[in-house]
Parts: sequence; structure tokens; C-alpha cells
Amino acid sequence: MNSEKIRVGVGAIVMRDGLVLLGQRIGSHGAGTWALPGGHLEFGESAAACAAREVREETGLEIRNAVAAPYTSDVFAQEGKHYVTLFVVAQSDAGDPMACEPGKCSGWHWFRWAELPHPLFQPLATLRATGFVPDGAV
Ligand code: 8DG
Ligand code: MG
Repeated sequence: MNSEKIRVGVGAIVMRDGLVLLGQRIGSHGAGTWALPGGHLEFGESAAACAAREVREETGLEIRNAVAAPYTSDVFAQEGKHYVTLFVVAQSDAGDPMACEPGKCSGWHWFRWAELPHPLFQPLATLRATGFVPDGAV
């Protein structure tokens, strides 16, 4: 494994009617795994603002009530990457999520937290393994 810098990602736990929005990653590390919308935290940006921006860019949805959730620290040994992921829980009230970046995500689907699909993107798997359950999850 090389020794790049540690990077900070934000994972947006977007809730509607108690369900959580996930998409299958394409083309970068974690390809084929189910992940939250999210991306890199930009310089000077809050985690909540990053979550709102990434959700808008990737799904076209607007979120509200973004609140901080736990973080995870994940080493992707094969790819030589190390991410700290700041999770944010937020609500989406309306609209169908769109695959705005079709080269990166094959489409968005709503899941019960208790019945998440496999395999999960590593940071989300780590979060779930802590026993964390988002408020309002069914
Ligand atoms: P950006 O460079 O446009 O900001 O990011 P992106 O194009 O949206 O890349 P991404 O692969 O979706 O996300 C960037 C990194 O964020 C990703 O390589 C790994 C990290 N990341 C985590 N946890 C999570 C997560 O739960 N969901 C998403 N989408 N990315 C995450 O560490
Ligand atoms: Mg992204």
C-alpha cells in the first residue's frame, strides 16, 4: 500500500418515509458496492453543506434537516486509500432521484436500514457494524 494523504469524505444518509437512498458505484474504488450519495469535503465546507451539494449533484434531490452522524475511518488496502467519512443524516421530501452521474452510479433506490443490499461500500459497512441506526429509520 502506498501512503497517500488521508482524505475526508461525506456520506449523506438521505431518508424518506424511513427509507435510505443508496446507489451502486461504478468505475472507481468500491465499484459494484452500494453506497450513499457523497463525495469529498471541500476546503472550508461544512459536512452538512457538502452533503447537500453532493446529493444535489448526484441525485437532483434537495435535503433538509441535515444533522451530524458518526464518522468512520476506512483503509482501502488494495487501492492504497484511507478515508475518514463524516456521515450526515437528512430528509428528502419529494422528487424522484436521478442518476445525474451515470458513469459513477447506476441508479438510486430506497432501502430499509435493516435490509441494506450487499455488498456495501466499506465506510457504510463500517458504520452499520457499529450498530448505528439513523433516527426515523424503519
Ligand atoms: P468529488 O471528487 O466530486 O468531491 O467526489 P465524487 O466524485 O462524488 O467521488 P465519490 O467517489 O462519490 O466520493 C469521494 C470519496 O468520498 C470516495 O472516493 C470515498 C469517500 N467516501 C467515503 N465514504 C463515502 C460514502 O459513504 N459515500 C460516498 N459517495 N463517498 C464516500 O469515504
Ligand atoms: Mg460521489
